[in-house]
Amino acid sequence: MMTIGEGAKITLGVDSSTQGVKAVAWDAAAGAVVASAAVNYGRDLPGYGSPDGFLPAEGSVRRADPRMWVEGLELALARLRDSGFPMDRVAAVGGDAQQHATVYLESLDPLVFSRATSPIWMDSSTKDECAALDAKFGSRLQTETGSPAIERFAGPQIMKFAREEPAAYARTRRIHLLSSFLASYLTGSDMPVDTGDGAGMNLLDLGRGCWDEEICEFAAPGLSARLPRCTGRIAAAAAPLSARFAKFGLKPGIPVVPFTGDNPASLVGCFAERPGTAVISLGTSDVFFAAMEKFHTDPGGCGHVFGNPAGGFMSLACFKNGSLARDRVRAELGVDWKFFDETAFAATERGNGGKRAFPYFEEEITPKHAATGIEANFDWPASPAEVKIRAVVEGQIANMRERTRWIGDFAEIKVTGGASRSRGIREAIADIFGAKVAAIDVADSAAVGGARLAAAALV
Ligand code: XUL
Repeated sequence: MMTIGEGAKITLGVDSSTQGVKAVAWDAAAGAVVASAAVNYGRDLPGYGSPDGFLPAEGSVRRADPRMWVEGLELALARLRDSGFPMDRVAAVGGDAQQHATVYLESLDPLVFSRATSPIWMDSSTKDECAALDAKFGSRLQTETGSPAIERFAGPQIMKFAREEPAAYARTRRIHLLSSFLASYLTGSDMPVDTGDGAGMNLLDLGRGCWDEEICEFAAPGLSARLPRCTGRIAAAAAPLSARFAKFGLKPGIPVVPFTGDNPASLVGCFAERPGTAVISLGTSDVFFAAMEKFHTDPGGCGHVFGNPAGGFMSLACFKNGSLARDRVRAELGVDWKFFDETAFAATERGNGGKRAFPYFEEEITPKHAATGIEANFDWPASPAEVKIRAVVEGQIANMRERTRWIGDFAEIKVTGGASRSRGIREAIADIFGAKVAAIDVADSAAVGGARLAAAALV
C-alpha cells in the first residue's frame, strides 16, 4: 500500500468483471492507485461451481449466479479493509461491471431474485429474438440505440426470458444491468442505468437518453416499467452509501455514483474521455474506442455507440482478427516475436510498396467477412517473410482506419495490450492514422475509470 497524504481525496473504484472483482482506492491528486484487493470467483468462491466466472455452458447459453456477484463484491471490500487500508478515508464510490449481464429482482431489500441465474455477455442463445427485433425495427436499432440487434445484448436476453418463463417475468419487479444492480446494492435503493452501459441493451434511445418505449414493449410487455431510470449524468445521480457497509469500515452516506460498463469505464481509466484521443487495445481481438462529441452511428453498421460516462458519447469497434491472427501468421512463417515486431519492419519500407494482406482466420465482424484465411493483393507464396509481416500489420491497421473514419480524426492514440510492445505495429498506427502514438500501461483501467467517475461527485 502506498502512503496516503493528509488531505488526499480517495475514491473507490469497483470493477466486477467476468472472472472476479477488483476494488481499487484511487488518489486523484497523486494520479495513483494507493491500495487494491481482488477476488477470483473460481479460486475464492468455489461453491458457485464457476471456475471462469460462469456456470457450466449449455450450448450457446452462458449464465452466472447473481449471488456470486454480491458475495464477490463484499469479499473484495473485506479484503481491502483487512489489508490495513483506512477505509474511512474513502470519500466516494464508483465502479463498473462486465457489460450486458442482467439481474432480475422481486425485491432489492431484502434481496430476492426472480431469476436464479443471469445471462452474461458470453451468451449467444438469442438468435430468434434478434431476428424478431431486426424484422420489426430494421436499421432503426442501429441508428437510434447505437447498435444492431446483438445476441449478448440485454434486450434480446430479457425478451427470451419473458417468452420462456412468463410467470417468473411477471414476478419480476426490476431488471437491472449488473452495473446498476451493484450500485443499487451499495445504496439500498434503485440506481439508474448509465447511458454507457445502457447502450448495450438495444433498448435505449441513445440520442434522447431515455428508454425507447416501443422497442421495450415489443421485447417484453411492461418492460420499461421494470427498468430503472437511465442517466447520462453520473455525478448528478449519486446516492448515499447504505449503513450496511459500515462493517467494511466505509463511512455511511458517502456518495455512490451510478456504475457503468467495463468498456466505458476503461475509456475514463485510460484518460481518453475527451474527443481527439483514441485507445487501441491490441489483444486476442483488436478493439478501438474513443470519445465522440455528437451522437452519430456507423454508416457501415459495424461499430457501436455507447454513452460516455464522462459526458457525450463514445464509439467502440471490435476487429476479431487481432493478435491471434498475427500469431498465426508468425507461426506459419516460423519466426519469433522479435523478428515479427522489429526485424521485419527494419527490412521493409513504410507502405510496403502498396502490398497489403488481410488475415481472416476468424469470421470477421468489422467488416463482416467469412473466415477465408489470408487475402493478399500480391503474390503471397513467392514473397519473403518480412514483406508478408508488414503487409498483414499495415493491412489490419488500414482496415481499422477505414472502419473508424466515421468516428473522427485523432491527434493522439494510446495503445494497450500485449502487441503494443511491437515497434512495427506502433509505427504503422502512427503512419496510417497520422497521429502521435504512445503505449500505455492500463492495469485496472476499468476500476480506475470507476474511481475517477466517483471523484466527479465530490466536485
Ligand atoms: C462488450 C462486451 C465485453 C464485456 C466484457 O460489448 O461484451 O467487452 O463487456 O466484460
